[in-house]
Amino acid sequence: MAQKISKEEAFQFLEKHTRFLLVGHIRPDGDDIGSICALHNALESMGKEADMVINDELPDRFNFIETTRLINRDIPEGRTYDAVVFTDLANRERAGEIHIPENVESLCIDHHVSNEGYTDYLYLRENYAATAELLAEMFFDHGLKLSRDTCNALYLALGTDSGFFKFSCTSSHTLLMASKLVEMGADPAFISNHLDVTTAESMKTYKRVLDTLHFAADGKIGIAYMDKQSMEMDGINSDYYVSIPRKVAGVEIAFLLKYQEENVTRVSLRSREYADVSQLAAHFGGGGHVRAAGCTISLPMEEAEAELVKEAEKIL
Ligand SMILES: [Mn+2]
Repeated sequence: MAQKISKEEAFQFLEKHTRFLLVGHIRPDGDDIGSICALHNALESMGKEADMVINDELPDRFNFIETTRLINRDIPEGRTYDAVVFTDLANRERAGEIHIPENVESLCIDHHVSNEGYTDYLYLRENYAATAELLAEMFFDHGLKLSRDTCNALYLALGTDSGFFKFSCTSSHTLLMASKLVEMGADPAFISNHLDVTTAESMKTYKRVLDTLHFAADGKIGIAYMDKQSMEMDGINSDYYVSIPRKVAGVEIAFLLKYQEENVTRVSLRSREYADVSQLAAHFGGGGHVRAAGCTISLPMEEAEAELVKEAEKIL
C-alpha cells in the first residue's frame, strides 16, 4: 500500500530525482493532459529530464497546448529512469498496456477518492477539483516560473475537471489557483475558443445521442446511449455527451452507456446534488469521484442499464 505523503514531501520527491517517466491515463481528459504537460515543463525548468507517456489516442481538442506534441504513446526505447510519476490515475490499470520499469521509485499525484494506492508514495487531495489544482499549488509554493503554455495547460485542466468552475468540486481554492494562473499568463478566452468549437461530425453524434435520451425512477435518472456507430463517429470525445442526460431538470443521476464491444458496455456516471456515483461505480468494479465516475459492465447496453437502474434506485 502506498505511503501517503504531504505536498512538501511530494515536492522533495521531485527534487531528489533526475530522470522521470510521467504516466497519464488511457481515455485521457483535460485534467490528465494538462497535468502531465505542466509537470513535464516544471521538471524541465528544475533541470530534470522527463518523458511523458499516455498509452492512448489524444483528443484533438487539446492540441492547442503545445507541450502535448511531446507526449509519447509508448515508453521511448533505450531510456532509463530513476522515478515514475503517475498523474490523475486512480489505479494502475488506467496506465494501459505499457511496461513500467520496476525497482524505480514511484509517486502518484491524484485527487480521486477511489485511489488504490498502487505506488510507493501517494500525494492525494480528494477535495481538490483536479490533479492540476495540487500541481499548481505546489509550483506556486516553490515560486517556479511557469511558461504561458504551462499556465494554459493547468488552467485547461482545472477548467475541464470542474465544468469550468460550475461543478460542486469548485472551491475558493480552485478559483484562486485559476486566478494566479491567469496572472502568470493563462488565457481563458484563448482556451474557451479552442474548446467551445465543435465539428460537424460531433453535432451529428449529438443528435444521435439525444435521440436515445430516456428516464427512469420518476425522472431522477437520465439515460443516453452511444451505440457502436456513435462511438465510431466521436467515441474519443464520449465524455462530452454525458451532459445530455445530466442537463435535464429533475435528473439526479445521469448515465451515458457506451458501446465498447459486443456484450461490454462502458458507463459514465454523473450526479447533481446528493447521490454518490463513485460508490455506484465501485459496485460495478469502477470508481471516480462523488459527482463523476465510470465503470465497465460485461453486458449489452440494455441489460447494463437495468442493473445500473436497480442499484441507483437504492441511493435515490
Ligand atoms: Mn482529474
